Amino acid sequence: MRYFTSVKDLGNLQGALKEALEVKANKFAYQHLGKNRTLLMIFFNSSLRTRLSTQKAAMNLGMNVMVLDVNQGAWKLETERGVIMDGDKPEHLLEAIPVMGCYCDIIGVRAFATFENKEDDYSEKIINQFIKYSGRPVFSMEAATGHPLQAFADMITIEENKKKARPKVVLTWAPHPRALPQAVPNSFAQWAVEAGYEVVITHPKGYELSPEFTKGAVIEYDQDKAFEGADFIYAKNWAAFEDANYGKILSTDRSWTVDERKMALTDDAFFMHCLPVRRNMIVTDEVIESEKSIVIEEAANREISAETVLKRMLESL
Ligand code: AN0
Ligand code: CP
Repeated sequence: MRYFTSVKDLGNLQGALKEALEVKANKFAYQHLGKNRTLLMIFFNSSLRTRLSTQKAAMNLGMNVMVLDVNQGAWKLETERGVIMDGDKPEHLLEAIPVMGCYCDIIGVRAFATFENKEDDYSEKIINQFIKYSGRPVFSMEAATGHPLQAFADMITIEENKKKARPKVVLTWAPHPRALPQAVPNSFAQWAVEAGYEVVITHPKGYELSPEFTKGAVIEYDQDKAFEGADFIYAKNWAAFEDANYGKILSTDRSWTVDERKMALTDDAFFMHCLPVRRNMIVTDEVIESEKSIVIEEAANREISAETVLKRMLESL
């Protein structure tokens, strides 16, 4: 596997989930693959889980790891071609990318949607330039429209906890004070449909996601109705996708916060969130601390999704 930005890059999802469980059972069995290989992780945005779990996964595989925080200590990067660079950005991405490629074997990139231009975000302008100009295999550590390592970990977590062959999985929008990307809900919806689950998405009107990612899921505007009979509740905030309001906050209605009353409508559902999570905005203390909350397990599986992806990339070097 040379690139990993979408569920499609895995080929068969069931096969990849099986492989991930094998990796989990024997995390240090593939150390020979990473010997004398270097991973470079490039962050345009903050991270706790992605940074640590991906580094740990690479170390499990015997790799060396370098981390660059573009906004801390590196030259500020110009990303637009044709700009007269007389401002505050001394370096262009078009030199920086091939230079970074010289020092490593695999590149991971985190570059969130900026919400400045929907077309740039949804054409994945930044990560696609790494794919084009780095000369290296590239994987997403959350790009503008997707967070595939998170969705992969989420599917592993559901497979490990599900009690029915085809669980009802509900993605619910929840309020948040800042505008957040659609990457996590896009990927979660797409991967959950691909995994064959019954997928229901609930959100206030105006928060419709791109049908490119939600195809095969049912949209239910009544959150209580969506929760009925659910086996998994996956909470997440996102900003509006529709053209007129792209990147805007349309609601901070705390009646959408996931609480014990709503969880009682489900079929004893597990609670999931990718983290970081704002308590008592997205979910109450009681729900996230409950026995049905599997958010830590979910975060732990980020090591496994990253290791499975890196293993496949190392195998194809
Ligand atoms: C980011 C987001 O919503 O995409 C990262 C989540 C993994 N969250 C925040 O910026 C708070
Ligand atoms: N879930 C996730 O990607 O977390 P970080 O933003 O901390 O990496």
